[in-house]
Amino acid sequence: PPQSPRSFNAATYLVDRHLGSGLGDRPAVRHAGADISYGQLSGDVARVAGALLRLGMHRDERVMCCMSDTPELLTTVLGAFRAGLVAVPVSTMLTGRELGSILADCGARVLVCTSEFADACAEALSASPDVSHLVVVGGARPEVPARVVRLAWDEALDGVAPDDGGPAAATGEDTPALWLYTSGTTGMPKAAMHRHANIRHVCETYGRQVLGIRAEDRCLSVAKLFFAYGIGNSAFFPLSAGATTILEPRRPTPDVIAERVSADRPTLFFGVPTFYAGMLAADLPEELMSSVRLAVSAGEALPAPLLRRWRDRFGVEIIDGLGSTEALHIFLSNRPGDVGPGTSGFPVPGYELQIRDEHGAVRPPGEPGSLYVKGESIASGYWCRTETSRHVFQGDWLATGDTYVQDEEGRYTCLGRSNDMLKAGGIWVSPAEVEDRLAEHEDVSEAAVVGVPDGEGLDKPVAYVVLGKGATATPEELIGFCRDGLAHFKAPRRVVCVDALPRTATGKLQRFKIRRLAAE
Ligand code: 3SK
Repeated sequence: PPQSPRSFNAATYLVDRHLGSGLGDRPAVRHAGADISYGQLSGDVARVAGALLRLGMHRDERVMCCMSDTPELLTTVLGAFRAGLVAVPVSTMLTGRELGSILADCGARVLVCTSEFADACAEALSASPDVSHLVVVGGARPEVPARVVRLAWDEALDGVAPDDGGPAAATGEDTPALWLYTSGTTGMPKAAMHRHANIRHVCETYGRQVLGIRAEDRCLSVAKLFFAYGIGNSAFFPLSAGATTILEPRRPTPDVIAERVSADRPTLFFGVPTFYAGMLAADLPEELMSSVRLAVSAGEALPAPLLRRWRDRFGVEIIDGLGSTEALHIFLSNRPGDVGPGTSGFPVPGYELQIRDEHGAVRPPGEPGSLYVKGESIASGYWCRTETSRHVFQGDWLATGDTYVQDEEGRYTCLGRSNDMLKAGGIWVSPAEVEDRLAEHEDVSEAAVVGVPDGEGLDKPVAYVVLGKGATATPEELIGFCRDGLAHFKAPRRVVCVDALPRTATGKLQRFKIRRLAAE
């Protein structure tokens, strides 16, 4: 018979556990040229937990964070876990309007931001009546609605001692811990809800058994903490092993990352294909990555030529893997010393995979189909999206929305998406959302957005647009219009004006024809 969930708290597992095993003085976080030890981190997390409870938060309430990768973001997330609250780190690339719809959707009581995002967060506040406090890290003091109390980070923590919040909340394995917003599988952003136990599962599977992470490791991730990929790389894996996370708050350009690598000498490096291509294009010294024992790629499939060129230039192996926000991290991966260029490798221990046909029958090796995954870190569902949840979370199985094929050796290779969603730089882009924005332009009569491979074989959004009669808008103007109204990464890289879009007799858009057109 099913057992009742055992008690478990992810903050205790990630931080406090190490104090009892003699790692209290070891560096947990490297930031701005200084180390934060596990002992200090434990105290900081306890203080943030106490501060959130002092603001009047109750069990299972959400604290949304729109923050750069800083110790404050880490302690807010871990403090929420410790206090039995739900952490909702969100993308710092979104506009105030986009943040507002997420804020209203998750019903957060407290919003924490770093100063760069204070204005966007203040704008977002008008969309949600549930927020009681905005806490700002840094000097920004944005105008907020009268019903919201604005506090500086130091004010929120003022006078809170590590013991003030009491011991870690008596959470269980099934207690909600982390909501991560994703536009994957279907277009609208929705929160994949993760339990405390999911965090332990990804650490014990991919972290321990694929990365082989140990206390001496130092992790540097190009993907930020608000991504599922980033929070695993920069928080869960290093902290679960008593290792060190290197935090870089700035936008990750090749130069910024090169500076971080040179100064802080990571042993594990986590990137995405677009970034690896960017490093190859930049003028970086060959010996830059000499401290790195293993590099990881995810977000989108890593083309074999890119993998080879990067390995030849920097002398470090990249293991490519497939994960999803719904699965919390990587469940299919190449292995150190056993890389199949252009493939996603083998299932990660702790996960079961199936490739199914359109009727749900499992397909044998050699026959492509839809990829399904089962494992203990799969989200419990999407918050307030019953229909989509039923479609995506099918019993124990998660429908990934990817089309895959397995070879006779058991290796999996990605053949593309089963739906129209596309990824740009490893981040989901909903064609419908970009098309809706283009349709708001007075000169646009119809628009279709598809992913088109660039010179490196990596998909980028390209818009095919039919202009209205006598309209004069230029492609540059339409790209600018999208950048004004949407997060920049969603804007098409190219706009092609055409006389008509290909449609079926019943008017359905034929995206495959547009993709074919784009490839010519
Ligand atoms: O996109 C991926 O491959 C991925 C990997 C790890 C965690 C989350 C995601 C979306």
